[in-house]
Amino acid sequence: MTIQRIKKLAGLLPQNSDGAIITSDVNRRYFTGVKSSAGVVLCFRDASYLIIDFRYIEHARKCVKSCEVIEQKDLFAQINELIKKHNAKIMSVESKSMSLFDMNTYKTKLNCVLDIGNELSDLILNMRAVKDNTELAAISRAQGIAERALEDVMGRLCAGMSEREFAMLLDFTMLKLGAESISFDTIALFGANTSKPHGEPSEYCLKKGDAILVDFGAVYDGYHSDMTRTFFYGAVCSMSKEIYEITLNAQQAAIKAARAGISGAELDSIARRIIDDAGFGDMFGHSLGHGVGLEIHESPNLAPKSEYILCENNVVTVEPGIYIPSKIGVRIEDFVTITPTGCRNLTAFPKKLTVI
Ligand SMILES: [Mn+2]
Repeated sequence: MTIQRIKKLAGLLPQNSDGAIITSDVNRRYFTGVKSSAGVVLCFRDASYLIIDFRYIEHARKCVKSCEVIEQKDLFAQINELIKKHNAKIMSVESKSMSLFDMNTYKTKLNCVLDIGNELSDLILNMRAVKDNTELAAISRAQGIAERALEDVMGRLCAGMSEREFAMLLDFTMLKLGAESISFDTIALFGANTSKPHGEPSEYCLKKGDAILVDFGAVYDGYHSDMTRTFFYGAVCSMSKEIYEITLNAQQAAIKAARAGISGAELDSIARRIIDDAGFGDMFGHSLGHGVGLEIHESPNLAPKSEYILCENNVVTVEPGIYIPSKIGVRIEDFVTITPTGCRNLTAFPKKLTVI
């Protein structure tokens, strides 16, 4: 798959550019399959190279199929040699991830003009927004691990357990079940803490009547999963019940409407209208969802201003929420693969209102 990806990139390079210099960890992994903290991919129209240091060379030589692998000795001299070989005058760099420090260094050391526009980064983001079968399989696998872990940890939940303990157990269980890492710092909140959409787990301990909000994911083979569930412990009040049902309705309506051809803004508005009409519009202060893949947040966005037109094999979260300060927050998040006529839900974990 990495061969097709790099060929596609070579064919789509910005018109005025003779090649791409890829320096971000995530895109290096996307185009070579190698996870590393350093290295440079050079993609010309007719050839591609991975320059990578001693720490990764054995693995790279064995695994990389998309590029010629070169051991790094004197990076800039090696890049200059290849630039000369391919007669490149202008090379594009990743504006999204390259620091100004690195840009200045590359500018000084390389014998070519740097194209620092957004075109290359946009191009790669758009490529990554549409998943191939290998990627979809890894994402499903990550989600499977996350769901089994949540089921396991919910079974061990009890009064007196702290938010931090719950988060730690969930992280540990995902890793034990085969996750490469966790998708992001697990959000596990109880009671009134649930009103902070991205609150941090504290020493607060679970008690009867608390809501439980958990937003988490596993990483498998570089690919992330993302899911949020809200439960109730021992009892649920009528207001919590009401906002749970509104959130669930909004989420289900958006999932039902998700298909190739709809824009990110349209999909966002379908969920937002339901929450607005119920009188909680001001309490849904974030966007409906985001793309998920090698990064937990990537293109496309499902937000009021998103002009992105969804297409087959986009993977996006659908996660409306209602948050009443100091009282309660409810968020329900699944993630789905877009198909020509609808979507396939990657999340199987039940979302009917549950009192544990
Ligand atoms: Mn999310």
